[in-house]
Amino acid sequence: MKIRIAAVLFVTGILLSFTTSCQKKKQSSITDEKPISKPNIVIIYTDDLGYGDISANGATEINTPNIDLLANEGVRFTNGYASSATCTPSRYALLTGVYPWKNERAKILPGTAPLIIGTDQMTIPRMLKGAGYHTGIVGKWHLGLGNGNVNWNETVKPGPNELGFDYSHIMAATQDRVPTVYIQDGDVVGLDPKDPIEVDYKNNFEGQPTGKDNPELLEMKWHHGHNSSIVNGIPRIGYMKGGETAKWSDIDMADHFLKEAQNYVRAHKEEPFFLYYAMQQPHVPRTPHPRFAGKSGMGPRGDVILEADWMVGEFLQTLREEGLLENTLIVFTSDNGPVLNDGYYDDAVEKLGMHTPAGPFRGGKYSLYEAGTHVPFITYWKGRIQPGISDALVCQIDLLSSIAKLVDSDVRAEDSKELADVFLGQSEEGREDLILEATTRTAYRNGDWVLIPPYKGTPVNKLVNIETGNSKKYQLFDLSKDLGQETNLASSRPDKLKEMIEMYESKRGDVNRKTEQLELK
Ligand code: NG6
Ligand code: CA
Repeated sequence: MKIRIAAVLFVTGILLSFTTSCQKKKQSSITDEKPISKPNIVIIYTDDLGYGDISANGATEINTPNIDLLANEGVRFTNGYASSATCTPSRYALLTGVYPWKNERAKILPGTAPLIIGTDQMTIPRMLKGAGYHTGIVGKWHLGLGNGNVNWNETVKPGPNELGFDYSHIMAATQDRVPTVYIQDGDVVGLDPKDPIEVDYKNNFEGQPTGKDNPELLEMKWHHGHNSSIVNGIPRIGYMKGGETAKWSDIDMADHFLKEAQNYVRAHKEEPFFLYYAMQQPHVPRTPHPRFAGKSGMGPRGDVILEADWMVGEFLQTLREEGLLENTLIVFTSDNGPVLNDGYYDDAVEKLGMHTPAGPFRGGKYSLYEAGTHVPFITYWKGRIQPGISDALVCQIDLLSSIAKLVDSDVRAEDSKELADVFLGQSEEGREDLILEATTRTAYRNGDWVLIPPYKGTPVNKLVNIETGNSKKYQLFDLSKDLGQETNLASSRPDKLKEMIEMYESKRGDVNRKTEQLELK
């Protein structure tokens, strides 16, 4: 008996000392590492930047050294996606972790649209606020503001500040849409109360010139759309009156947002912060600052890509100077794929030369083909992320749950997969599948396979000269052999087609099958 007790005590002793030594080891390895709790989080979100628009992804005609630094010293994703091929739905999914096709209001919005995210909905900033973060947005919003009848001369809400952002300095929609003013925490910046702003998307205000009627006033010509109010010689979408002192300067917009982003970082460096830095480039109208104009040899589209890259470099420099680079996770990506002529004559087509904005992919902005959503995607965290290239399937919609995991928050969103290890480059196990959206249509990727269900409508959007992905027949592609989606395998692989349709419909419903049956009758 005594011997047995002694033996038990002996074994327990060994176990105890083993456990303590393990704990010690664990503790010491934690203290050896850089602090991992509460890193600052920055999402740099470009607008209409294509997979092939950065040299890190193989562009040879344009050089983006600062974005490349993030890519070369971070993880460069070769299968990173936006949720949609247009702006509003991608931004909706990014911030909420919910598929945009579940919200019928998540479509390209006019500048007067009401806020499309519920003020009780979970968002990245709300989740991070709950985890002790200060949260800010600088740049493009385009998710609607107010409740449907905004008075721009009073504090505009609900908006970002009602969704979890402690600070916001935004443009309401896009630079080609009115109102062409910055809005800080709900208030139009620089507004003279004696010159109130009025905005209307249907009717012009009496006596106001328009792009349509006053071509003599234009410094940039419109190609399609964009023929309403003229601001700074550029015709816009929508009508606006008043607010002269508040109107932005287009050529200074990039510098303006950079300064805001830098100031935000400096103001909040003592606490964990989240900054959503939503750059406006290379969306139309492309108005590079004079120090970038003509520098790319590709016209304004190339010039504003150089400008955006420079902004990234300056922003990184601020983090470096403030000693924050080693405690900040940066995600760099784009809201949708590239477009050349998006409504203005600006030489984007004429001066393109050998540049391929979509990289190896077919389609572009608005398209269900890969280039619509398959975008640049980089994660960077100095000293924490080992440089590498990841082929894992990831989507911006996954950032909410993944960032939550990273900061020890229990929040998860319904369509947002927790892929923190993948984003940190420690695992290649990304998503199994993903539903992609383009102008309310959806497609399905599973592994290397892509299914595009049949859709009515024109196969080519002639205004922007981009293939839409519409076809009367199912399209099936194997990206492992055919990145350019040239060979439709729907007829030669009926087994795979059936399997893909079943999986797609189980997640999306049979919306497309009904369409197809109508079409094929
Ligand atoms: C389209 C505009 C386009 C662009 C787009 C939104 C016309 C003819 N075209 O309606 O120029 O503004 O909306 O782009 O008006 S996005 O990147 O914000 O989704
Ligand atoms: Ca966009």
